[in-house]
Amino acid sequence: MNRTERAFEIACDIYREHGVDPVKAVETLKNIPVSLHAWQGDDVVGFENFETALTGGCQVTGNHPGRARTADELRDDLDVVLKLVPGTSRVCLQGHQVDKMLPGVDRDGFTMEHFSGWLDWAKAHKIGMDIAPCFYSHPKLDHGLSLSHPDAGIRKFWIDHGQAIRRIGAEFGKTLGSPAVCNFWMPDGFKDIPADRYAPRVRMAESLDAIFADKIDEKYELDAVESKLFGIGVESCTIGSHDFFLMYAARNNKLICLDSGHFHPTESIADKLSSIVAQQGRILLHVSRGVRWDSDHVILLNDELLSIAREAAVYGFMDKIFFCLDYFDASINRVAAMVTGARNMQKALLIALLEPTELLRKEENNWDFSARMARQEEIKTLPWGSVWNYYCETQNMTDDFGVMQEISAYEKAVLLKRS
Ligand code: RNT
Ligand code: ZN
Repeated sequence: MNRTERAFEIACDIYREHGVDPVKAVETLKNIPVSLHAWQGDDVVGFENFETALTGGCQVTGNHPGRARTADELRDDLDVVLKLVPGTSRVCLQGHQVDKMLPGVDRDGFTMEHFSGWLDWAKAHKIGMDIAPCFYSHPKLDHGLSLSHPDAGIRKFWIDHGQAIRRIGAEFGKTLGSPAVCNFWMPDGFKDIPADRYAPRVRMAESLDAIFADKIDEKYELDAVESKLFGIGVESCTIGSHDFFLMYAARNNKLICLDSGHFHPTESIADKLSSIVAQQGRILLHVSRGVRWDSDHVILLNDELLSIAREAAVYGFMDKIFFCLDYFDASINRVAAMVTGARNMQKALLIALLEPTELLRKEENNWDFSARMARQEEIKTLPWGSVWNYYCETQNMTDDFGVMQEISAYEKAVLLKRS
């Protein structure tokens, strides 16, 4: 028995005293799909043959060397990421992360031909793909409006883009054998106080109805809609607010996507999960970390992440919650950003799966809130780290110290040569 196994053995002893089986927790964790957001690798630039500034209220700051400039480079980076992230990974694309462009075809005419390299790559890796239409960084995002624009021609362009990406998602889903989650987030909004908030919202809902009019089997593709409090430059009114999209999702039986960086800074999405799953049945999470006004920092193992994972795990919501990471930091090695966030997501889920829920419930049911609090504090010192190391080792993954060695070697051999 090596040290990791011995430590795991002791951890099992301790957890079993709390009514928790770490072997089961590890088995469950292994099979929870986490969708890795490919856009951390290219700074949300995409691979179209025109370069536009990132618009739509998001910001990527930093210029660490090694941004993926092509889909091939991004896939190389993702190959490294997949070797360092235990568990079941998927990959999520933005609609402009095309494999290639075709002459005269814009986003409204994208087909699987634009993404064929991704399909081959995903097949080879036996992983599922997710995708999101891209309503920003394009001249047709006019005055900050896309699907809610007053001009029917502009709306039509974006409606066609949305439909195109849904069809591509369905093809991913069909070929790869698991539904592609297709997430709709639109940056539409106003910097300053609008005279009319109503009409754009009506137009937005109508455009979405047009996009979703084609029925696609959920075996292949699942639609989600993502709300936001505000983006940079659209501080006064965001058309796709939380109220807007929660209602839309409920009326149309879509997944609501909650991005943990899209709410008031003191508002946690953890409390929202049970409310939504209890009534809507399912949910998409964009797991992110907000810092002051920015919502896209690499996720750390902090209280917010722990409470999201906790709420997702303890009621057995795992097949009802779709996890996708969503952040972008260009001030550090992008592979490290992806790997660290993805491993933190897994760690948080593991800690949640190791929670002595039965004991906590018992104490709660006995109105013994002091004991419940004491136990919640005790959980923080339980040896989950030994279970984590064992989990990594049994999947032939390096431990936390080994990760940066691999990434630094890749940076030296590959990333620093990109200029
Ligand atoms: C933006 C949304 C959205 C984006 C991606 C890149 O605030 O969170 O999900 O992160 O479109
Ligand atoms: Zn998001």
